[in-house]
Amino acid sequence: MTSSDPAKPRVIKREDYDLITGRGCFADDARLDASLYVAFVRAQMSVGQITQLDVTAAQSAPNIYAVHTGDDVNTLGALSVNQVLETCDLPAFDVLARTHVAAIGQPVAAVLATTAQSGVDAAEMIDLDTTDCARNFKTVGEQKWKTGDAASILDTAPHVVTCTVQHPRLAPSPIEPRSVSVRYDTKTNCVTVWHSTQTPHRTRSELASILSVDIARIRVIAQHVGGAFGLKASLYPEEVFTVWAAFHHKRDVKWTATRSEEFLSATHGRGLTSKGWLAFDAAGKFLALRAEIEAPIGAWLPNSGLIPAWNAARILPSGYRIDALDITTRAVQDGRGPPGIYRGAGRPEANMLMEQLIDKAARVLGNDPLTVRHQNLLDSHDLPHTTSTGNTLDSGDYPRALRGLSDACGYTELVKIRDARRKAGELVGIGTAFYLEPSGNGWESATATLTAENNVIVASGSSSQGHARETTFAKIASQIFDISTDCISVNMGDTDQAPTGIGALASRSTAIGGSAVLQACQEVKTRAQNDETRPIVANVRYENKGQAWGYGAYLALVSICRDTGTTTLERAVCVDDAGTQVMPDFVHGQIIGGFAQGFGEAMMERIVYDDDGQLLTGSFMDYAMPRARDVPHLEVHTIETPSPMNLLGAKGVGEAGTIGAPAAILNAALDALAPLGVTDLQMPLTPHRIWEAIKDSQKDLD
Ligand code: SMO
Repeated sequence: MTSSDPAKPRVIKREDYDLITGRGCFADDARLDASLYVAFVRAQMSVGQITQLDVTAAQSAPNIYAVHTGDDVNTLGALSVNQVLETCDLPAFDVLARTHVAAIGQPVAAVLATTAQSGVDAAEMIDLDTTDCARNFKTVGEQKWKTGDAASILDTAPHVVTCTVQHPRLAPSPIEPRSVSVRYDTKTNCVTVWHSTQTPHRTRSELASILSVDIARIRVIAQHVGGAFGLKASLYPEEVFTVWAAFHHKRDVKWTATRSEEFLSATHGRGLTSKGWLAFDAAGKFLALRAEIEAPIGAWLPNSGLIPAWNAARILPSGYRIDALDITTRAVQDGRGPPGIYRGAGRPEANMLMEQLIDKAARVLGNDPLTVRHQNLLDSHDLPHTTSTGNTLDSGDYPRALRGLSDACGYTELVKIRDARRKAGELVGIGTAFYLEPSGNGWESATATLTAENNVIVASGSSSQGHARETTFAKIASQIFDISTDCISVNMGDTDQAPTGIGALASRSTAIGGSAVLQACQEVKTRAQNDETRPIVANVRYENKGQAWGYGAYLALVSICRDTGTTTLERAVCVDDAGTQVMPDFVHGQIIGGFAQGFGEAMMERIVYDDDGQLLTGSFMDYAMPRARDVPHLEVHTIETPSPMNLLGAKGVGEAGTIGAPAAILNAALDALAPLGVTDLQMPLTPHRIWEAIKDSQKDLD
């Protein structure tokens, strides 16, 4: 096990210089020629029939070039959706709503103005009226897994525990909001689209298909991206409109979302409700698991919109041996902002349900929660193992992660300290969680070139969302050619410069994108050793053998103030197996970043709508985003068992912290309040909620 040393100097990323010195080029920085600016008019209620849409005043306002409504864009195609669920009935993809609005914040009309402010002012002159109409939300997708006779085991088992988790909706909140700048070239009738995206090639192919434009007329550039976290893995109606407007008016056009527009209409994470039932025998062996999951869906579906519903279900029963399963997941519309993938994308939800059930089982058994996990986890010799939900868990040593965690934190001693503090009257708890992090499946492209001057140019179909892929890919190439990374150029994010590929999502960029780079470099090196004339170019489309499953374990130690309900995370420890680590510092950084977002989810973040469907958390004044000083230190330890599923042997790690940390924190809070008889808590663990739980427990005692 490798433990990170916070005092150790960190690797300098090749991206840092430009970013730190203000030379970064984000989508909004693209230089356009007499650009038009887009401002949207949005639905002010969650469901309604449009009864009035008067744009005449806006049309004659100063600096207004055009005003568009749904009828102008009603012949456009639909965004493609990854239909991972067994049955799917997709909602329409309206770029601008036409007869009805189906979610608050949905774009209804768009103003094109010669200055950004005139557009916003004119948009306010548009008279939009909607009347209430029947809520007709549909089930968009569904899937069931049934193996063994879970129902009768749950009826007859010696013990059954149950749990309901209402995951708060979260705002992924990358620093850079959604942004798109379109340059229209009148000579060639082509566009260049600077897009803040994690999937530039997907942007290009989707735009071509939705706008019915030859793909050769669209170039997409994602140079610097200021974070994405899943929110930028797909195209938005606003972005489609902006590119449509550039083609339609033969003008440069741009749109950058305000932070309020991000809260209102960028994709939200989580928001699922999951219920679980775990049956086990008197010895603590798990016998059956039942789960019912419902995932919210908005007025339209982003490409990966069904992924959370799918992952939250199919990743059950995690790394535990349970043959009898009865799992149902549904994706159902609910009239609020559009949910999508957010760092973890269903993995945290599956994990939270499983790990809370296990702590409940441990409490019933009177056993240590780590012991109960040990007893039911698959052993290293059980891997590869195909779960009853159809996943092949590829490699690793799950019990070793628990042992490593226990050693790293001095578990036995920690339990004694907790007990002593508890006896002295403190509310203090320890929570643990095991977790799995499947990384993406499929292919990625790479091109490696050895120039006549013996320099290496690597181009990748993957992309960077601010997570330093250029440095990682340069390191992979430098190891193959045994030359300094200074002699290696890395191109990605520009569809004219990089081979067609997928991008950076689902914890796949190193595992698959890095493996593609490795294979291309190996091929060039082999040909160079045969004295082939330079330049030598290798184009690779690398396909992995299947998902590489990262895993690990978290421990949280919390104390709770009895008077105020304030929860303090006193200690957080993790052990993560991300397989082969190309850049250990970046693995560490990914774990810390995921942990910070997992901490936010567990402790403070929540999007709130009122009963009428109005968004109450439309700014950072209302939405509690953790600040640097809120996030406690995380003790990071890693183990390295290479995955056999890809060339590098890398496993996902980008989402690790969001998956493992919340469950450990929740379990710790429940442990702290267990002496008061509190058995259930929902995230986020705000002081108010905890205080109410304490108060309610005392009421029961009266
Ligand atoms: S939530 Mo990720 O960018 O697949």
